[in-house]
Amino acid sequence: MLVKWVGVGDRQRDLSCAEHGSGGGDSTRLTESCGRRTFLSVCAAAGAGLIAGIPFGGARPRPTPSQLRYQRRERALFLHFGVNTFTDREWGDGREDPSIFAPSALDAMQWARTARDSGFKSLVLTAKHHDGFCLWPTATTTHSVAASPWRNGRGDVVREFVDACRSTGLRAGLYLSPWDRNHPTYGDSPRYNDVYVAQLTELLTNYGPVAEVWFDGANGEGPNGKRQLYDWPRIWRTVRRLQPEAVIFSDAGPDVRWCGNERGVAGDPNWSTIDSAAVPYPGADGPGIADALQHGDPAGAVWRPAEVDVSIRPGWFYHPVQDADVRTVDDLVDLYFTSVGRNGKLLLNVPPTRDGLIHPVDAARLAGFRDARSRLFGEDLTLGVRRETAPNGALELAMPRPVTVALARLGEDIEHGQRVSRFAVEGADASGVWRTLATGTTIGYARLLRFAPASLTRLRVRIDETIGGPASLRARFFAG
Ligand code: FUL
Repeated sequence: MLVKWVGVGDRQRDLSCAEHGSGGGDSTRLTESCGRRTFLSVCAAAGAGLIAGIPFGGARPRPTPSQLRYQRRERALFLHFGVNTFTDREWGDGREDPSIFAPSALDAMQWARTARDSGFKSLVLTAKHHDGFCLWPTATTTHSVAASPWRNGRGDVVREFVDACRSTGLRAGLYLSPWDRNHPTYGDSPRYNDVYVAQLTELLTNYGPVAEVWFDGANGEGPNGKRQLYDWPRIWRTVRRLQPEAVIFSDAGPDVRWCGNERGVAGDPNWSTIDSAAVPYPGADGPGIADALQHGDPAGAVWRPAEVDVSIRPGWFYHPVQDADVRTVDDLVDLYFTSVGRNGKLLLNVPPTRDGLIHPVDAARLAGFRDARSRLFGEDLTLGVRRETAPNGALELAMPRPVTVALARLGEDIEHGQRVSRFAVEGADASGVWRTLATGTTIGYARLLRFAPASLTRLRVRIDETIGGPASLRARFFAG
């Protein structure tokens, strides 16, 4: 399968004190014998500046209400569906006969119920993939469902999809591939830009509220292929004008950025802030871009959280031969930790079959994923336990009795920006001996941590380094 970033790794950028020239470090670490009072006074000192907050002047960038809602929804399903489903390909060449599009039992309600019942809050459908075949009856081309035998040429997958989302209380998102291997104007830049904006206008005018618009940066034209200069400012203006509440996803945002790989792994660290010049347009390649997408930038002036798009199968489209290669529940849980658990949003692709249904194996894995999440995160062992908060946002909790803890969910109050760049989670047993359970870099919206189970009476989250002032932290602990 061809992908945008062949060979992009999980390059780790170590946000160490040395790199930023700050004075934090071991000298300020709490020792094993540090008790609650010492904890609070050390943390108070930290808040006053002893542990260096990396000085980026001015207020921290903050999410817009749409970005905040988008991130709080945490999990979305991606539906890759189109002519490739019937040709067994990943990238169609645009010469597919529309008559091959003939799902025998398409049921968008089955997609939506499967998503809702497994705890997903929104869905994104490929209204048009690179092959140019439109899943709605567009006026911009004859290469669409209108020329297919499905529903006697009177069908509209986008309509059935948005209606199903709405009747199940889910948000609908649409993917409209800029790269179009069918449309005759593609490569004649001004003419294709008009076509593309007309397609976008149809989708964003005729189908009610759209929560996310997905712009893919992929282009496989190669050195001798067609050259299309997209009018991104116009495209983004069109979305803003027609759907002001929608978030716009692309490598270059402007609202949500790609995480830089299709393996389901957000960066560590992962900042929701970025330098807006780091990725100039969707599909841009070059030094530093993969790194910027993976990690964001603590000094970045814009808020642009990372979306982690990954497929439940090896391909993005359905291929019968991959029925035995659907990710296991354990794999899905791992993805949850490397996406949502690293301050990202999970966009998990579950491609409908040639029948037009989510395959029973995929549906069963989604249900197993939901059950595993409720098993892991169903009971917060620290619910109702009083939290001592230090001025820099660090927390300490004294449990009424020993509890076995193996999992933590931390989160910053991102409404006010993202600040923590280094932290540790520590616990003390009944004899009062403190030990480190986990350490990490960024927290952001959520940080999920697994560690060896330990029976503990006190728990604390130590903040070793922040950027732009004290953080506001939430922490929950689970048996795992
Ligand atoms: C890539 C595309 O080329 C794949 O086919 C898929 O749509 C994926 C989500 O993005 O860039």
